[in-house]
Amino acid sequence: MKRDDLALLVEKRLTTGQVVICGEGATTFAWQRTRSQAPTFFCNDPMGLSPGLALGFALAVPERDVVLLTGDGELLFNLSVLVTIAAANPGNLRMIVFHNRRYETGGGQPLPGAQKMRLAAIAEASGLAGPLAPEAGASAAEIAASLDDLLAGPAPRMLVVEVDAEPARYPAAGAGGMSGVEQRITFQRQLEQLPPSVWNTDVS
Ligand SMILES: Cc1ncc(C[n+]2csc(CCOP(=O)(O)OP(=O)(O)O)c2C)c(N)n1
Repeated sequence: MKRDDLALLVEKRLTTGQVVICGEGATTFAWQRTRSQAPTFFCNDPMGLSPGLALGFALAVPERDVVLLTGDGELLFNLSVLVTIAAANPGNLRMIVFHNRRYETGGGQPLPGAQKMRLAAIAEASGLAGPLAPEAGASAAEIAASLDDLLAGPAPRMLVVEVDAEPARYPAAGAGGMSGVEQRITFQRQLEQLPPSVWNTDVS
């Protein structure tokens, strides 16, 4: 599956109120191309931060569903975060890993152990229940079914989807063409415009 097609499958399934934390690199470009209206925080340097950021957001705003989109290289930079997520057990965090087995944005270098490692097994051994990992070569319908399963099922949970290696995209500007400060403010404004969550309770 092409990464853009996976991003579109995700975009079609998000409902109002869900918040996206997007890892850097090609995942960012694919998510931008969907033109999703979901409040999205695009992570920037260094690699490896997006899962921790998603965890922090999920814990800080428990009334919102959080969906992390990240690349396999970024996750590999910070595998220990999986143990932390499993321990914190946020019931509102779901993770989707774009698994192309290489650092596409950095020039297409293969990940260490690219063909041997099994991210879903690592997630499970970290304490995350029932990671989903459709076979390489799974059809779009099978991947869509796994996405439905992820989004409707219990959390925290991870879905690892094999995506094709493609030429790297190097846009002239960073995330959304915005600086880090603009990006943070935009995300904040998007959150403020969301309707109240059905689970929102007054904790004051
Ligand atoms: C610590 C650090 N090293 C290198 C980079 C440059 N860089 C940005 S994205 C990227 C590759 C990301 O790989 P992956 O998460 O697998 O995403 P892909 O581009 O393959 O979709 C690299 C090397 C960085 N941002 N931070």
